[in-house]
Amino acid sequence: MTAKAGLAAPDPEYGTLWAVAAAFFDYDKDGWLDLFVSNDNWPAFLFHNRQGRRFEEVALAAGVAYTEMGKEISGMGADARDLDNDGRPDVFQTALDGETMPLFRNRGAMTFEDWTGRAGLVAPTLANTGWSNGIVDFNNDGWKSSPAARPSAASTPSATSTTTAGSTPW
Ligand SMILES: [Ca+2]
Ligand SMILES: [Ca+2]
Ligand SMILES: [Ca+2]
Repeated sequence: MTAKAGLAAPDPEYGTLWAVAAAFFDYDKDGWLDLFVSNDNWPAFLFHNRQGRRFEEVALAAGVAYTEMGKEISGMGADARDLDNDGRPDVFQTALDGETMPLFRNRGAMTFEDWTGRAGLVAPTLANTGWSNGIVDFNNDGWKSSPAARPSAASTPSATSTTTAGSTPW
């Protein structure tokens, strides 16, 4: 099934990669689940589901391949859910320290914009390494947060809140 869907062959430009995390979500709301893939030290991939026939890699055109600084990250985790409650699922990735953990806001028309800076996430994520993450509304207030697991066993889990309950979500 993987090969039939067009996901097995090495990328013609990038070759074989170390994909670390993935998240299925319907970013263009066409009823077909698409696939975001976070790669280690390489641009992220976004596979657009072409109505169940095959997947097409569209990360660069969609604006999720690189950070707004034009850098790839060592992607360690990824989740895709609607963080600002506008009805469109967004993407949040974790990365190694020295890199930001990009938050890509889905602005519709099959494109995203990097909201890491506007969400106040540059400083708190630059200094930390995050592995697995998930976007969950822990306290049932209608706003989701994205805690990330940290690699050191001595560390306590970090809770990087990407939403607030105010009138301006980020
Ligand atoms: Ca879709
Ligand atoms: Ca959203
Ligand atoms: Ca909440």
